[in-house]
Amino acid sequence: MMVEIRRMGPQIGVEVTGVDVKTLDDSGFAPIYQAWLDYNILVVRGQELEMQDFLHYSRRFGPVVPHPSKSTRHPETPEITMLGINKFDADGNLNDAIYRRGAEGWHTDGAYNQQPFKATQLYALAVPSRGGDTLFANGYAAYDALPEPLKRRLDGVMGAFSYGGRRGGSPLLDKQDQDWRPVFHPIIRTHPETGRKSLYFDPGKIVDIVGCDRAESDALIAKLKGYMIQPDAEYRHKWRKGDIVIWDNRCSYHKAAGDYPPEEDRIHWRVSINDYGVEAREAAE
Ligand SMILES: O=C(O)CCC(=O)C(=O)O
Ligand SMILES: [Fe+2]
Repeated sequence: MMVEIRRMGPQIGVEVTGVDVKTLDDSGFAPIYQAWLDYNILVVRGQELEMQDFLHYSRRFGPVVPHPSKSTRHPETPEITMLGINKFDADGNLNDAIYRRGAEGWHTDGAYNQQPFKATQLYALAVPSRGGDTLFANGYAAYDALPEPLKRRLDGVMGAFSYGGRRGGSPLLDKQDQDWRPVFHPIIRTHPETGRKSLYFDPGKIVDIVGCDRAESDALIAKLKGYMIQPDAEYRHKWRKGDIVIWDNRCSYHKAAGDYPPEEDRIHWRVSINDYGVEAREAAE
């Protein structure tokens, strides 16, 4: 098999073919990881994986942690979130929180955590006949597009983020988990591995911008929303069964199209991947 790494969209998205992630060694993984850092979204086609294979491969990117939405975790393997499972309730009604998960708007995963997810990775088990794409956009390009005065205004400014954002709670959280305390992150974030600056922003999870009154914070949030998606920095993923897609939450946004025929299956395994923090590195030594 010939390994091929191919660019997908302008400034974002790269596709790898000709690999089996189950047998990839460190020297085979290194250029794939670098391509992911360079283009934010990495697609690996044509994989046949058991759950443990997917977890094993995912851990090459960092520690895999259970997602706070307990009801959608796999019952035996909590690190795996099931997307598209239990879409219909006992009365046959479509559960929108599951069907449209990730489709309510452009976002980054885990901004509500003290240590936001470094990456999210999905493995496609079932793909509908039409629709159900995932859309991606580059956060470096969003930062680059900000006018200089706004860049200066935001320098060192923190945002407060929570799971439910300004709406309050989320239908995917258990009752006892709804009371989510906001955490704080710089809005202009320097990527720890590439050193590049990106606009770290999520309109659905930001509560407010620290140091502003409500009106100014709301106005800034509305303004930043307008810079997130740059037309020459987008990639739209059309899923095939067996695709693995990983995105870098530190420098990209995504959303599910949420438009496939609901009676069809669209099923993924999903993992949330953390950074190896100093503590994790020390514990491993
Ligand atoms: O299902 C998708 O296309 C993406 C959903 C999403 O936002 C996520 O898994 O974080
Ligand atoms: Fe997401």
